[in-house]
Amino acid sequence: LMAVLLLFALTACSGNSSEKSSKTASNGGDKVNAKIGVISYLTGPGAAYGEAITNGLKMAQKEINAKGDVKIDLVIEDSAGKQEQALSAGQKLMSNDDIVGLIGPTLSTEMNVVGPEADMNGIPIMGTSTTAEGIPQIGDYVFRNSLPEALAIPASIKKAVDKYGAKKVAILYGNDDVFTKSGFDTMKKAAEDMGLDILTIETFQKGQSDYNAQLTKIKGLKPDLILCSALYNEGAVIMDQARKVGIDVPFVGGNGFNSPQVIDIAGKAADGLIVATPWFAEKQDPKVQDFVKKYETEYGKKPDQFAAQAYDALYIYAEALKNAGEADRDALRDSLAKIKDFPGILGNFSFDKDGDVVMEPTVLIIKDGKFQPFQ
Ligand code: 1QQ
Repeated sequence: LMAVLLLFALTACSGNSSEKSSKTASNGGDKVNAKIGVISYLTGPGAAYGEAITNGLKMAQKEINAKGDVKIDLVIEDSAGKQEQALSAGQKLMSNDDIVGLIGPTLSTEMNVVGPEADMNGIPIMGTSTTAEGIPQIGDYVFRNSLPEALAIPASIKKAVDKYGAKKVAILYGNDDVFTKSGFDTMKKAAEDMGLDILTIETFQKGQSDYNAQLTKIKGLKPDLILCSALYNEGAVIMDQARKVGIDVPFVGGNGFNSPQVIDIAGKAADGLIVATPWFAEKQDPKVQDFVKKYETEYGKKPDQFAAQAYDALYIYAEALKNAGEADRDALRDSLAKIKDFPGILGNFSFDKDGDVVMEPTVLIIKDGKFQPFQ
């Protein structure tokens, strides 16, 4: 029997390998074989985002392939966090007819250029970490499963305001990145909606190393809270320098701060950072604990939000491919749009009519060098 099975498996495999996964059913029975292109921020100052994302994808891939309804191959390209590199990586993947769908890129800044290209080419693309306003609205082929800033930021500001009775805030944001700018817009609007007094709005640029001018000004104005829209690299340095100039008030950050890198870089200075996230590794849910344990065994550290979102994203693709019954770009798009209440480690997942996320965030605070529930 084993020999017959082996022979069958070999025949099925060799039959499929010469076919284009994107345009043919490529079925060996019920099985859908699919190649998925990944555009990820794997080198440069924000590479920990892309590392977590690709780790999460590879873990999901292994499990999905072991189950056997769908077989997924990943073709991974580095975007280095740059628009041009993300676009050329995207174009390379899109021009490969074998590739049925894309995951990534990591940053909203990158998705803003890759998304329209994917939509034009009729290939589904899903961001697992792109949280700026307007991403899924780029087009019918553009999706995301990451918690948008528009949901995360008002939740964390509200909790911080309630807890500390805050009335006066200072805002600091990166003005050369789609995500940090969008996060700022959301922060400003949330602060206005809550009737907070915005004392000052300060800006910085990617890769900046000295924030003393902005921080000294902010310190003099004595805010109750600092709202900061930054990626982890700049964000962690800002917190470190803020504590050094004697600013001890809490910070409220967006999705960019949801990385353990903030604690690695800023150390004790990261204490008092408040964020909202769909992911909490301590959650008492067997699915979550199983994922955390396996991830720790495989990669020697706890998974962060970015690993968790990517892990769920590949499962969502696998479910959509299984429902589509074939590895075809249009069929996959339509099937993705229909995903409803898919049970992931971030909860039951559905897209809204735009391909955006419906999700409840949890608010966390860094205390004693650890993300903890903020009560
Ligand atoms: C975006 C983000 C970043 C924090 C991704 C790593 O949310 O660019 O939209």
